[in-house]
Amino acid sequence: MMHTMRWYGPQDPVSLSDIRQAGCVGVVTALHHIQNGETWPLVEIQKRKLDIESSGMEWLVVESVPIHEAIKTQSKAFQKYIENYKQSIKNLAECGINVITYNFMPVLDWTRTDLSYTLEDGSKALLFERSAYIAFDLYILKRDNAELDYSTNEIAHAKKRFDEMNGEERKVLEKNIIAGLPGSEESFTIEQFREILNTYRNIDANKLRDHLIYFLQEVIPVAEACGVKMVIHPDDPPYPILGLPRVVSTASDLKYLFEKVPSLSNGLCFCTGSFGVRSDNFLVEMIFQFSERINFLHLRSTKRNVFGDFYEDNHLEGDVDMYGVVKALIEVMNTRQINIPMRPDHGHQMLDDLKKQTNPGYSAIGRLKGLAELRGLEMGISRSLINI
Ligand code: DNO
Repeated sequence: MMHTMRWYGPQDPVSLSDIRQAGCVGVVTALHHIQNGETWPLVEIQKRKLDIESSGMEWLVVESVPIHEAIKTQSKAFQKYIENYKQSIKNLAECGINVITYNFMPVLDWTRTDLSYTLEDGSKALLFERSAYIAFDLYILKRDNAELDYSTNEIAHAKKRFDEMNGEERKVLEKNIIAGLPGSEESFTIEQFREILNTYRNIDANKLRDHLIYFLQEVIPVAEACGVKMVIHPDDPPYPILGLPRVVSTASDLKYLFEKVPSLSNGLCFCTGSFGVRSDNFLVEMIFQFSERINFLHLRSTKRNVFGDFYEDNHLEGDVDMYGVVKALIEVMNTRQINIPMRPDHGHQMLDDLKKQTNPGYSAIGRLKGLAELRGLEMGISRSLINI
């Protein structure tokens, strides 16, 4: 695999030099300062690329060129945003950057309820706690008919959870869910959030899926013509939330997308942490099923419980069989004769980073630990396969 880390650009407290010292050959980044929907200008791409190259690494993957909400809802000037997107693909290709990540989650990108959940060893992890999430939906957002989405038991737990929170805790929960986690290109106040939820009143999963297919039918021929792989990131968590549909959560969702738009430029960012939250996603099988489509990897593991909560575990622990996953990926890379870029996705806030201001999930030391473990696992498996 090609080892990389995500870098949020010059503002990132983790520097290019830190990333290089962690053992990376490249970074994954985006022009976060360009407004969502605008075309990425050639000069800006070139400038960022030079910054990265001057640190001795390469810009291997774009994460992400975000999809404007108008494209997801097919409203207002959506066709113009699609044209802008095509131009961004062409501009990136012209600079030699040919893997582009995106997601098609309505309104929100990834979602957690707690960004500093303390683990037994004192490090901090990201957590999605179902009761807290339901408490937000019912008692903070007060979404119409939200109670229809939950069982009586779940509502009782959420009510208890909410009653036990103080004002500050309620504010933090609200912020965690709607103010935008690192990499989400959108941020909302509760009033804006209520308004934007309304734009999905008439959009169910089928409609959203149609809009995604339409988008792909438009942009994939452009990507293919300029040698770019578009890689879709799965929904995180991989199911509908807050009444919003989600259509990239399971193997059958993926199968549909690839059948409808068969070009190999229609690819996948295989995120073990997102898919792994569902016990009915069998990751190793999915790797073989979509082996030709996987052009970028997010490797991390989550640990779920029976209540629907999950937290981000150590990279080699939790519910993801990381040994099986890496072994399958090595076989796929050998068959395809390629080296796929990977990044250790997220990491615990630990050691010295506990005293620092960090981007949740993206502190240096936790990711360094994850990367080191994954590199060791990869080398062990590769060497043992060669020796057979
Ligand atoms: C979270 C990330 C996501 C991802 C986007 C891809 O840490 O995995 O924000 O970058 O969903 O578009």
